[in-house]
Amino acid sequence: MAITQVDLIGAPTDVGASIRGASMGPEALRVASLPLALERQGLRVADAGNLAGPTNPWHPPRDGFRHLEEVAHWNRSVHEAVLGSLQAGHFPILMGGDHCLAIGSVSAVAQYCRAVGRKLVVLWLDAHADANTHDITPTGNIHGMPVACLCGQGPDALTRLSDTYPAVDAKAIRQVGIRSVDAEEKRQLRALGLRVFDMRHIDENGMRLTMEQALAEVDADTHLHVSFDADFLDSVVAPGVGTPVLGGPTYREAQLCMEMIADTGQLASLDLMELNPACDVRNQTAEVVVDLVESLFGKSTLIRK
Ligand code: 6HN
Ligand code: MN
Ligand code: MN
Ligand code: MN
Repeated sequence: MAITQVDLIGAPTDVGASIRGASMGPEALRVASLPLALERQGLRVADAGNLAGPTNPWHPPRDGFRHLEEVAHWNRSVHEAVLGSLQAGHFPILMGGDHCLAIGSVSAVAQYCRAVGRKLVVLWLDAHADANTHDITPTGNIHGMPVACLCGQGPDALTRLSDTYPAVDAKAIRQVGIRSVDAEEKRQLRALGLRVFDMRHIDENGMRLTMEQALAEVDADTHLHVSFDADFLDSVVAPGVGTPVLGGPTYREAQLCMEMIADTGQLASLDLMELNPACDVRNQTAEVVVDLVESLFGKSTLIRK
């Protein structure tokens, strides 16, 4: 797909998490030269700056949600910004921010796909399944709930951001890299019918076969959206996240994953979420993410034709 312009959309908030610092994610990506890396891949880049929204009130959860009002506010802004970029014919990159903001971005992408009649495939790259609801969440943190909300399980303020309910068909979502799922959340995953390629699957089948399976239904008519949570990566490679989990994809496995996505030629929107500079060492996690993004847009070490 010929990309005309990449729009960088910063969403500097951590209202969906209980570890502070993901609000600094957009700036960390800029400092790690994300715009330059994209330009190196031949893309025109427009940095739209950061969205504005409520500050983090740092309240305990209420009725199973922490900061529901603030999370809803930020997601309305993200939804609008991502939809606007797509309608302009551009490629939106959402720079988070914690992963609760994917409710706004993915619901916008789904709405756009319905309007233009394209098939949607969402790749959710994450250590976590993010499929909790208010009655089963162990934390009340809404960054643990975006997948459930997108599939219609959640409060109206988060499930009805777009013109359709549920915002996304669960069958459009494939999760890769999952290795930390709460007990009740497992049941929820099965109930939603999500396709989960967890770490056990990757261990047993390798990243290559896993990605072939995850991308099997991507065709020339597909809008491929990647929601990348930096904790997808093994925490040895990517310590700069609020909820690190050992045992994730290595640097090489992650590169292969990105390259195979690039090979489809169908990537059309992207979330870069959960970078937490307060947990990082000299911005190394942002640098790894930027390096991987370059591969996502076609940089390859491949020598054979
Ligand atoms: N993430 N399952 C845990 C919770 O609090 O619900 C962790 C969520 C982590 C969210 O991936 O950004
Ligand atoms: Mn234009
Ligand atoms: Mn996540
Ligand atoms: Mn995660």
